[in-house]
Amino acid sequence: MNHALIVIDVQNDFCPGGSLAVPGGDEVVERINAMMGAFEAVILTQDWHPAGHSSFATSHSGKDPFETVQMPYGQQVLWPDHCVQDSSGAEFHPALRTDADLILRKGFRRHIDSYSAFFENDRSTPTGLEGYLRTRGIERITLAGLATDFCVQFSAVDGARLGFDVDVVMDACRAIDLDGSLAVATATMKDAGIRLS
Ligand code: VGL
Ligand code: ZN
Repeated sequence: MNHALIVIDVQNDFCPGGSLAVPGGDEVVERINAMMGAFEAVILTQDWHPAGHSSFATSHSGKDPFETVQMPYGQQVLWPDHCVQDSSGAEFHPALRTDADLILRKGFRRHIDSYSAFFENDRSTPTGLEGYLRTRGIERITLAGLATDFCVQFSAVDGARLGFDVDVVMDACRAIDLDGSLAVATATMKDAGIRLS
């Protein structure tokens, strides 16, 4: 049974100085680099939005970042512009090892956000990652990266729902923690049978 490390969104915009900086976001880099050698596969995800993406507050007149709106697929938090395709903010943190097997981009459709590495935010449009893992004989996945309470959580819960054995290395993750979202994410992941270490 193969075991993959999935590194979520360790990109400049989610690190200090970035447009959607996660407190301590850069602190995960060395920890993640050191973990990489222990897995049969390493996958990096990259949040990769077109300019004017519908998850950006600037695309909604009268709305500020961190407010929510109703989208056809459900509630959506509005974010500062971040991880715009080909911008320096969308690049991986410069110290992150990028000698990975696969780099999976997500969030590239203008009208739908994609927190999870497996599905867009309608929770049903696949990214293709499930097929990649299955055809490589990977049944077990370990997650780390940014942000614990958004993209890490959504990826972990979807992975568990698809039947993968999932664990999250919490000290190799950092959270945005919007209105208690870290506590909710932690409880949700535990309820889904995900091991947190
Ligand atoms: C993320 C908000 C918007 C994340 C991505 O990587 O957790 N959060 N886009
Ligand atoms: Zn995003």
